[in-house]
Amino acid sequence: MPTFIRYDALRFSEEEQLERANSYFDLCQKRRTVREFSDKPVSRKLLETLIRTAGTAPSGANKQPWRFVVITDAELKKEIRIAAEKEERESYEHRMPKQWLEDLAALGTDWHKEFLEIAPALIVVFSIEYEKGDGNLKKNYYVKESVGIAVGFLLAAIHQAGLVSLTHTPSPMNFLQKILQRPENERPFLLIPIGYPAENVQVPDIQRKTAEEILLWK
Ligand code: IYR
Repeated sequence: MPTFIRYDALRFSEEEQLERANSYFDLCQKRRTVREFSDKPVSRKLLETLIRTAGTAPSGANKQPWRFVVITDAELKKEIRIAAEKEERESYEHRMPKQWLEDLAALGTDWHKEFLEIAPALIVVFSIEYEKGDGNLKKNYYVKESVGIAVGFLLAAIHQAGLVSLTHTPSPMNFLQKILQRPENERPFLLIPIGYPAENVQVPDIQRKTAEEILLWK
């Protein structure tokens, strides 16, 4: 028999709801992905709270199939930069089709990933594909969806705390499993440099789709 407990959901007047929804929209609308970081450190206490927020996300069968590895060690960041740039160079120079490179042109990215050493912390998010039980393997459910939602919570929390981040996807990413010595049931999902923006940071002049473009009423 499942056990149920009372849940006191938040309640607001319609006026308060609109006010809160608008202010959260304004907050989220101000978020930008940043590729130029300051080396100013971020406290462990703050990083831990941000990760705990990510861990509040819903997940398939409540399996919470995520692991967050936070790297602040300079040597390890360097090792990750070297490995990421090796893959990224290969991707930009040989693997990515012309159309993809054209789509990235507006972002001004290339294979150089200085931010992996400059940012005070790197959060490597792993998805946990299955758990090892007594002798048997128990597969997790909707792992990509679950971890994707957790990362969404994380990015919003980072922004809310006045820090910036980059959702970086060096490809392929299996070098992270090796360097960080994670077991085979953990698969690298995203690499998120986090910190303060560099002074006079710039971001690409790109636009978000409007409500009319993303919303359909039926
Ligand atoms: N992984 C590469 C390329 C890249 C791909 C996409 I899709 C982006 O939105 C941005 C970059 C890189 O990180 O540079």
